[in-house]
Amino acid sequence: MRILSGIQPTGLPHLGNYFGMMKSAIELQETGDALYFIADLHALTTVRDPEALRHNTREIAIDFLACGLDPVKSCLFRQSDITCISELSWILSTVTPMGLLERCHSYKDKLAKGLHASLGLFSYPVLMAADILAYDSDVVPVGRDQKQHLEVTRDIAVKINELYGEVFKLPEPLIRDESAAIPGTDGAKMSKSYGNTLELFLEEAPLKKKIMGIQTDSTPVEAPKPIEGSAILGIYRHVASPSDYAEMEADFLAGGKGYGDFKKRLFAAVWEYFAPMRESRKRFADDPAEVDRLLRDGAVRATSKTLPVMERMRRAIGLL
Ligand code: AQP
Repeated sequence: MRILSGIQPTGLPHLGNYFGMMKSAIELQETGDALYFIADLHALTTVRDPEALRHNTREIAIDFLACGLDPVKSCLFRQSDITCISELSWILSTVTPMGLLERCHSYKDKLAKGLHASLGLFSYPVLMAADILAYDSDVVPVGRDQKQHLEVTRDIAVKINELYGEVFKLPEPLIRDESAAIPGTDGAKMSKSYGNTLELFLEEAPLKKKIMGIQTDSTPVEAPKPIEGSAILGIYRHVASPSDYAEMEADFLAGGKGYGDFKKRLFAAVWEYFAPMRESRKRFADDPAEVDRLLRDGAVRATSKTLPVMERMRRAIGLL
């Protein structure tokens, strides 16, 4: 089984990225041929600062390794090092109906958030399809927010297969938590570009400040608190044990405790959850040259997996 997933270096990895994708990706490296890339070409749609792009790319690699990605079992690499991806993206775009992309809610959400509309932002799902199809991927661990993009990938693959014969394998999404995207500090989807993130390895004081700043309603301390749509509970459920979670939910419903108390419990749970990874992060952060070497090595191994797929595709469409 071949597993593929990616993360954009548009900022530093946050709890949404970890529980939506990185955790499953790390677990899956034990079960198959795992390929994980840092999507720097995708990030170009929003990041205009070259230093930030370079910095975030390396930091994501360090965070992924700290969280348990094994660079021998998995290939960890930069998207831009796999040069055939841009070629494949163009070829896929030639069969992609405009209407398919116009229906993508992530594009509409980004415009609604004030992001500048560009062709790259609009055609992002086509580049993502190239990322997935180039490796004959079987399984793609993603957060629920990416489900629609996986459907687009499958639609494009079906279109090529109908036109040219069996060229591409149809990948399956693997969505750990179907219920909802992990909320950010403002209650909306936690997202690097929305400024509502809890980064995985923030220092203690800034992390506490962000958690204490989570937006809540004005329910008085003594009154029961709504559990539906609570960002505190939405995050806590991932970092707490089931019994601690049940206790906090019961405390919400009972009333008598303020949001400040719940936020302190959330901070303690997040801090403790990532403590062992924080320790192992130091080792990789102290040796950036080794991290760069691992990325280059990952790219060489990942490229070799694209060769048969690209040859099959070029032959099928008449480029060979
Ligand atoms: N809030 C989230 N809940 C669950 N999963 C999430 N993911 C991201 N945010 C959440 C999952 O993380 C993986 C990597 O995401 P990405 O960086 O490639 O793109 P994204 O989904 O667009 O993440 P961001 O943080 O929202 O980035 P920006 O702001 O740059 O667009 C994906 O599998 C995603 O599902």
